[in-house]
Amino acid sequence: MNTALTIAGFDPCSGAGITADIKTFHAFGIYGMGVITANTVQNTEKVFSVYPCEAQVVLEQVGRLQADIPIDAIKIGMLGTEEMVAAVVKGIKRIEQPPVVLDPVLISSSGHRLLSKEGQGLMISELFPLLSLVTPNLNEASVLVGSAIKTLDEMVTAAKKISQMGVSNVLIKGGHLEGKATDLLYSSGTLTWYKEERILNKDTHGTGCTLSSAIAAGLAKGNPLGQAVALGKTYITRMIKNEVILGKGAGLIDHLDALV
Ligand code: PXL
Repeated sequence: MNTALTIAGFDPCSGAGITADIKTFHAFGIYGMGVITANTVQNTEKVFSVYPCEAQVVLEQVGRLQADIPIDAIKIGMLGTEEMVAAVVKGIKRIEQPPVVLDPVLISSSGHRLLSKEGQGLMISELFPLLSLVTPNLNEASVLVGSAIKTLDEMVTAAKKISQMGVSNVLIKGGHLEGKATDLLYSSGTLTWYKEERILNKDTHGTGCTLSSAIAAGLAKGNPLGQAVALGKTYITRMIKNEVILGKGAGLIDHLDALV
């Protein structure tokens, strides 16, 4: 059986974070494992507070897992602190070359910082070079390149700039632009657009986490990157369409609603 490991924060609603990732791996028929970087207090309305886990525990957990179980792909989500970025870099360097997908979680939709400024610097300098793919949304891509992204052309420029920071494959999620839900993959110099109809509902809590996990699951199965992104995009679109009416805020999606 193929396996995937998520290294991410915990969201008690389980729409985002590590439990969402593991549900997604399961939906793709992948055995999911998890290492928790931070505990959050949140519901579908907002993030109230964040409690970082011990970086040393994360390093030990990754080490003990990789010594025991083959890991076919890694998804990295919320890291929180500079110490956590350093521990994850050290931990994954010990694992023999599985594909690594990073969802660069910087700020929650409700405006809570989920990675410190120092952590962001270390993420770019030390973690980016180890990645197979980074998947910023428009807001995260804007923070990374230092200017607002409002058009498809600006998505192209940003993807190239992020790639120059040391990661060869960049997926910018354009879901917050008007028109079709359009994502851009910039991979080794080639641009590929992924377009899906825009679904007008508010049930998008955790869609970023879920898409990056779905892509990691596709890579764990041996799909080439472009195909793994296409499968992930189809999966997440179906999840948003089949919304779960739970919670008073950005509602949840049912990760196991349509087993892939
Ligand atoms: O969607 C970003 C994200 C990722 N991981 C955790 C989160 C959030 C946003 O709130 O809480 C644990």
